[in-house]
Amino acid sequence: MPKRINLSPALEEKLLSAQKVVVLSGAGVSAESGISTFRDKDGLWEKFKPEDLATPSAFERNPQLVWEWYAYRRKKIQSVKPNPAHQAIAQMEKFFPEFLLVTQNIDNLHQKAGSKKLVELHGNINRNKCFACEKVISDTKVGSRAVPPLCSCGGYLRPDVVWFGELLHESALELAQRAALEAELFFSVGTSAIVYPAASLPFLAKEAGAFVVEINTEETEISPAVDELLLGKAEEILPGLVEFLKQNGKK
Ligand code: BJW
Ligand code: ZN
Repeated sequence: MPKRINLSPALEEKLLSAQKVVVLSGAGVSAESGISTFRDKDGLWEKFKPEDLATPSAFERNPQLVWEWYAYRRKKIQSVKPNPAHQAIAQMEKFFPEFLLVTQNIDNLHQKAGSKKLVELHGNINRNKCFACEKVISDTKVGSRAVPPLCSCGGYLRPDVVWFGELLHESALELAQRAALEAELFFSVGTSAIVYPAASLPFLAKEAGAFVVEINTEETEISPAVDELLLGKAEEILPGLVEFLKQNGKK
């Protein structure tokens, strides 16, 4: 049975009346599944510097190191399962006529949990892309033994994720921004909200009139600006929200 959570009357009213809902998710949503976050104690950036691994210049400097770091993370990601936070978000899309999950996560766990209405802002680790010709390969099979493996054009393959200093896919960002501008209810879940442009979405939603809710185990950059801060674990709070929707007659 999901844990009962204390919601403000304002949030309860929004949950029952909202037609347009957006969820922005970050690494904290996958923490319970065993995937390290980036900036927490024990997060990935504690052990590795982003500028050594998650930038195009890092890949140019040492493509083997970057490829192997992602190969290690890919293996871990492929071995884990979605948790109750992913499952609750997948259920949420059924309660609202217009719903969009905007994820910064590259781990595919939202899709595994059944989310359909989603946009990936930072790509997906289960795809590769050529560093030279930018051809996308929709799985992780590689026909080359080289490390990194080679594209048919001779360029190096890399994971199809967005590194620091790279532009997000224009269509993905536009979809997310439009949904944030139109949202009546916006959730920011398990993200430190410091990486832009994703971190601008809660502000965009707020300025356009949405009721903004943050779910996080600690306060973040956006906490002072949100309408409601639910401090705690996403995997406990989100199933509680879904339970509230069910109990109150939302389908
Ligand atoms: C829980 C929990 C539980 C834990 N329940 N909660 C100066 C120089 C160069 C660039 C910039 C610059 N200043 C700004 C920029 C732009 C830059 C940026 O924002 N940098 C900031 C760090 C300042 N952004 C970019 O470069 C982006 N591109 C861009 O802007 O293009 C235009 C441009 C180009 C050039 C120059 C300037 C502009 C691209 C950003 C790409 C981000 N990529 C990564 C790596 C993806 C691949 C990979 O995985 O390796 O995306 S970085 C990493 O951070 C990853 C994440 O998606 C992203 C966000 O992290 P997230 O999800 O918030 O995780 P954490 O760990 O930070 O937070 C977890 C949270 O969960 C915590 O708050 C916990 O408390 C919480 N939590 N357990 C609930 N159970
Ligand atoms: Zn190529």
